[in-house]
Amino acid sequence: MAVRKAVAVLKGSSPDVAGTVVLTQENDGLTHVHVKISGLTPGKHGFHVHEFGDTTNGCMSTGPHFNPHGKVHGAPDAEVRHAGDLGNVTAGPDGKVEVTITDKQIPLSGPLSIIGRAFVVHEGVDDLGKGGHELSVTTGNAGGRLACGVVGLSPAL
Ligand SMILES: [Cu+2]
Ligand SMILES: [Zn+2]
Repeated sequence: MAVRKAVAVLKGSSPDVAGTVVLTQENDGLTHVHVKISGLTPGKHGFHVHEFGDTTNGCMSTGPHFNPHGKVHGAPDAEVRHAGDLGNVTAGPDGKVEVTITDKQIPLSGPLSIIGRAFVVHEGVDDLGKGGHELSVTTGNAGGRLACGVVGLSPAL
């Protein structure tokens, strides 16, 4: 049994928003994504894997949503979505998120691996492609990038 583990440390342009994303995957199973973020405004925030693990220009240089299959933006449970589309995370009244997401399109090994790519949490709500805005089909119109972090391998469990 092979278990892979990875981590991303989320940091923003302002020090307010910060967090960690801890990922585990057993063999070719679902990837478990344990998300902890603080400093958000209460409510929903778009949360995605973006294509590049490049933060030289802050979260902007992480590029678009990770999209190895050339699809349009969608909900995590939709048939048509970017691989990186994880929908929204919801902050409580204290501005904190702690949630575990499971997903089948973000493996930690192989040609579609997200190691070396980046997680981004957004200012606004991801409309899951259904908002009717011109940006709905590319970004879910989720607004600015509050914080991001590059996914790196951790020691296995
Ligand atoms: Cu995003
Ligand atoms: Zn997307």
